[in-house]
Amino acid sequence: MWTSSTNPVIDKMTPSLPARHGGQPKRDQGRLVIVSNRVPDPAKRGTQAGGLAVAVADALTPGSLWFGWSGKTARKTATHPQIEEADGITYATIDLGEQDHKRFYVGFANSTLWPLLHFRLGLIDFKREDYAGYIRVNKAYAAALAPLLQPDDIVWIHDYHLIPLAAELRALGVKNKLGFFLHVPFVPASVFAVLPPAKDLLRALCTYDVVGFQTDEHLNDFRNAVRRMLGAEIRQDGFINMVGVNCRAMVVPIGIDAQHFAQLAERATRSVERRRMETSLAGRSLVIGVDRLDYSKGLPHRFRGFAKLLANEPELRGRVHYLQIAAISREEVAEYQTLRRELDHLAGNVNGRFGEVDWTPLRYMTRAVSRTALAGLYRAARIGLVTPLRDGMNLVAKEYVAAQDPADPGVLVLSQFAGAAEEMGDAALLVNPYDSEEIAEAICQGLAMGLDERRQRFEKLVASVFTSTAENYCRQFIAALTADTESGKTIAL
Ligand code: ADQ
Repeated sequence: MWTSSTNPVIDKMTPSLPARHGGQPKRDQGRLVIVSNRVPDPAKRGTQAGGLAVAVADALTPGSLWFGWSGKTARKTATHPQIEEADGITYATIDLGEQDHKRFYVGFANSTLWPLLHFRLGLIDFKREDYAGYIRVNKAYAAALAPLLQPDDIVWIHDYHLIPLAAELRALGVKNKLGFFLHVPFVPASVFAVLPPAKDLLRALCTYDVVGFQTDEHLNDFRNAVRRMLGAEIRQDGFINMVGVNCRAMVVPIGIDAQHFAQLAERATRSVERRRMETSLAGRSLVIGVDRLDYSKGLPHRFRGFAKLLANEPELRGRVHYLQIAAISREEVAEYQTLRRELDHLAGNVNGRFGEVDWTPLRYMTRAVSRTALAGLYRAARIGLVTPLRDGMNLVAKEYVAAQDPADPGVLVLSQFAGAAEEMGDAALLVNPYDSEEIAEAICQGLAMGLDERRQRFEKLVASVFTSTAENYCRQFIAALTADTESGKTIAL
């Protein structure tokens, strides 16, 4: 039986969290260099919404280097990084030129690759000049990073913004081990082929020594794409059999520091926010959703699902609150502005239609909230509503489970299209997030579920969340990257 004091939890956002010691390379393996598009401001770690920063924080130890974009724009992209140190970790960041930011970040990364990798072909806005900007920025990152590298460093590159970075580093003569992890889904070959430079990006992925995916489904889709589009074979040991390539593709599911998060949730029961929430709930049940405000998260479908619940089950009116926390994200991209307007409208409709003088059914906030407050709110919620239309993993599902009171746990309603469904699908209430009726039925089932069934489901869920942790994620990836294989090969792009 799991107790909350043995639960692990993630805190991607707690700045004072001591570095944990499980994921980092051994002393004789050289420095760990993390590269991600966005490097968290060391002073603000603990306040930003987003999945990557917390998980890799686990692997960073004194001596590590974290390289990437500062989050600031300037007239031109910087050629030399700004160096800052905090807790023995070196942060090397470059500012992006305004044009590069527009082409690379807003354009190719977030208006082409993001919708493509979330199966939203209708939202793709491909422009050759955006792709040229994407390559240009990857070259600039390589040029700024290469002089910082020491011969034994192992370099772990993150996410879809930086697919060509290994090829650019190799072109500069870098021989270090280079690994890549894709946080978002990989799509079937027939979908990936929609992208005009699809083959170039597939070859660029094969330049890495290790390419990691969240789930078996993403890995299989990648392997099929490599077979069909590049004509390569996949060996039994996971390596891609292609001339000049020494790439191992594998599944490394990301997780959270569940122990820490559970402790946070337990402490949060005494917090001011938790007391305010309990007073305002006045004995009603809480349904919670926590997401970046992103069209991949299925928020309009979820709002409609809640409206269907209230329409179909009149006896629940006045007895349940739905709190949606949706931190604003990527405001520069037009689709995100449209989504925000749609959600404002839908929330207004639900509350206008069903609200009472003393009951607001849907509470909707677009701010980021602190990790402690979040943990306490998860624990107070009878239902965790996690219904993305597509998601690489979805850490909110894991955080919700880790935060529960083992004696009286809530119920996870989970999209079958979240990567997390591969590990948690047998104990969560799985839904098709496109079907608002199904969402309504699952909430209803969860609210009515007895303690025994909630406990049985929780025990399975919490076991998976405590097994597939951030520490194991880092350890597994770094072990694969430091395995004794030849490195530094180049392939013709
Ligand atoms: P994201 O799309 O950002 O991550 P997710 O995995 O859910 O999605 O991580 C979001 C993180 O931000 C969670 O830790 C959550 O608690 C936090 N967060 C979200 N909204 C917040 C708010 N309003 N206030 C405070 N914190 C908030 C990408 C991929 C995912 C993948 C992760 C990690 O899209 O599929 O799981 O990377 O690999």
